[in-house]
Amino acid sequence: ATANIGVVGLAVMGSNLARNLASREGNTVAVFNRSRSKTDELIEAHPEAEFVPAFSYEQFAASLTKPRTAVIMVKAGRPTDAVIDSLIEVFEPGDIIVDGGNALFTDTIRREKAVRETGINFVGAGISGGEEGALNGPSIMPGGSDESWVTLGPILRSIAAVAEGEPCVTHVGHDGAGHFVKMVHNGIEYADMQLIAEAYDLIRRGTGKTPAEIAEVFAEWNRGELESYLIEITAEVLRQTDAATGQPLVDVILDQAGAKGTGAWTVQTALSLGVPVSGIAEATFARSLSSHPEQREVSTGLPGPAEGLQVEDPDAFIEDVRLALYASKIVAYSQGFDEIRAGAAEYDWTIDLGAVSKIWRAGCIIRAQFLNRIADAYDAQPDLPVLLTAPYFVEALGRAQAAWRRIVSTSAHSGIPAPAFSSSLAYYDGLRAERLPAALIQGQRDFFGAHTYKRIDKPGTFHTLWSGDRTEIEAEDTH
Ligand code: NBP
Repeated sequence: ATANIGVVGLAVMGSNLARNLASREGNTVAVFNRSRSKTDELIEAHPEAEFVPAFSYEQFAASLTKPRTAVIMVKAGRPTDAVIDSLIEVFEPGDIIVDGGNALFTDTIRREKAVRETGINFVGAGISGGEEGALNGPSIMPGGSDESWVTLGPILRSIAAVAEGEPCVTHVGHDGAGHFVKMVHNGIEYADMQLIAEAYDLIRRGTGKTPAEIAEVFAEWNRGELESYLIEITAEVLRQTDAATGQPLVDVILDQAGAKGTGAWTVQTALSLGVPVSGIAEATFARSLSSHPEQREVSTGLPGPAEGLQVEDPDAFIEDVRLALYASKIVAYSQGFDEIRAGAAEYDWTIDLGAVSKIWRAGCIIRAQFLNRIADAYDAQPDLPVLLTAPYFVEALGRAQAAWRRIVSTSAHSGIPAPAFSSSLAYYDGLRAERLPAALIQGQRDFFGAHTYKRIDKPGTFHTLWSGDRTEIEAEDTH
């Protein structure tokens, strides 16, 4: 046995990760794929890499030094279970199986529990950054046991992206914690992308600028507080001209957004945890709305406002959009971190939120300078209940809120959908409110279902005899 690490699954992600591993000093990488052709292709294309090809699970296990460590990079779901079952057959107690695919965190919790019974360690690790990240340095979010982290930590640190001298990997928490955090990362990514799309749409409709001109606006924004990978690539996409038609590429792309499901997982999980991730939810729903041409076709004739968007001062309007984008982005991240906090409490994980924000600074899709401010906020107050109440964000929101309100009212007034901008603002105002109409909802619930309510002026649980003489009685707490 000569290999200190192995990769199972050599499609684009797995082969790039294997190459990344092989390029690091001291690593010899065992590689295995269900169908032989992918293994042969990888070995042939990269004679420079120290690969040890295996053509069966037995051979793969035999080529690994102990404790054996293998990363699975296959399709999430049943293929992952199939590979785990096969590895368990040939691995021994103390060995480590890492699932680097996009698994649902509850699957990871289930798998970790089952694999642990064999004495083998199972680590679900979220890996972000797509093909490019896998090859040159991804952001890695591993869960699993402390014991496996001792072996795995140095290997993952050696291949992760680096931000300001620090590798973008941390032991997030036990069992499914890594995949949970990766899931929320993707949810935040959905919100960020939707917010950028709304900003582009408003600028285009409000100023009549061409996509290439708007690309310059985004390039400019990328030099300020919005600096991020997503803003940078937005400028690239808007600049692109379609070779076939000579039109801006963005104008010939069908306006129906796809999704692979991680945004929906983030929202479904948030609903179960009772965490309001409204920005992520609106972003996910906006993709769904876009992808129903049959509904959109019959709806284009619905009445709209008499007046379209009229902008008097384009530069001032663009600055308003920038501030609305920044404020809504703060809300989206705050909601995402809220979900991680709630997930940690529910599943008994100890998650360092500041460390999570730091490992997203490079290698992943939401990488941005901005994440340093989140790390600062949690450094100053690790148990911060709402991220956006940290001083830095309060200042930013204070600076942005007037513009944010103008943009949301302008978009509503002129009939331009800005679901993520407006729901973020509603969330912000909901949080700010000293009293919410939730009191009325409690009254309604007590009326039709005797669900009881609490009072602001004394302890206890109460019920009004709505169908009787409408006096109030003290009730059993039914919650
Ligand atoms: P795919 O998700 O397309 O999976 C293809 C691989 O799965 C092939 O190696 C295939 O082997 C293997 N496989 C299947 Br399908 N069923 C199998 C089985 N029953 N037993 C053994 N192997 C099986 O590959 P990918 O796009 O490289 O992604 C890998 C993982 O990384 C996924 O979980 C994905 O969600 C995640 N991820 C992808 C990206 C991205 O940008 N693509 C980013 C982040 C994470 P075969 O060659 O024999 O068919």
